[in-house]
Amino acid sequence: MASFSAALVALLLASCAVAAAATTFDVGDGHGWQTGVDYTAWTSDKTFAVGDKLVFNYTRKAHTVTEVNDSGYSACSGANSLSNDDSGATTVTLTMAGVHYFICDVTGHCPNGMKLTVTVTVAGGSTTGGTVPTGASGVSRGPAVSAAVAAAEGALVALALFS
Ligand SMILES: [Cu+2]
Repeated sequence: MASFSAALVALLLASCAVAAAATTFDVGDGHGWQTGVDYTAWTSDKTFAVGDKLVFNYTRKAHTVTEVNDSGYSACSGANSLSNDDSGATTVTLTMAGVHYFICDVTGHCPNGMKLTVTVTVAGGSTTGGTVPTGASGVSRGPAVSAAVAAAEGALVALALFS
């Protein structure tokens, strides 16, 4: 039983460490949030963890930061948005693990590059382990991520039972 408790403590410590080391990302770096920027390239050398922040810089009202689900992302449609802002400086705190989708909902902008996919991991490196925040909702997950999250939640239940 001791090993189960030790594992649980390790998981808790890992989540604290991640929270303490939260990173703030300026989306697009010097380019900001605008058309003609390859945001897939921008994310390609970065990892995102729960607690990190995304800062979108753009001209107020000229663009939007609209969080959508995967189908909204594919269709470049903000019709069923999860959140929306056009203030010019939008900060999004990544509170949930999984895949997050952002588009600009101004006509023509999303097809011209204003679409961003961010895969948020839990314990700094993997979606298949670590703790999962309770009460996660509002963001749809792909099937693979859902399975991983379910597995992680199952592991936590097992730990709780055997502690
Ligand atoms: Cu735009």
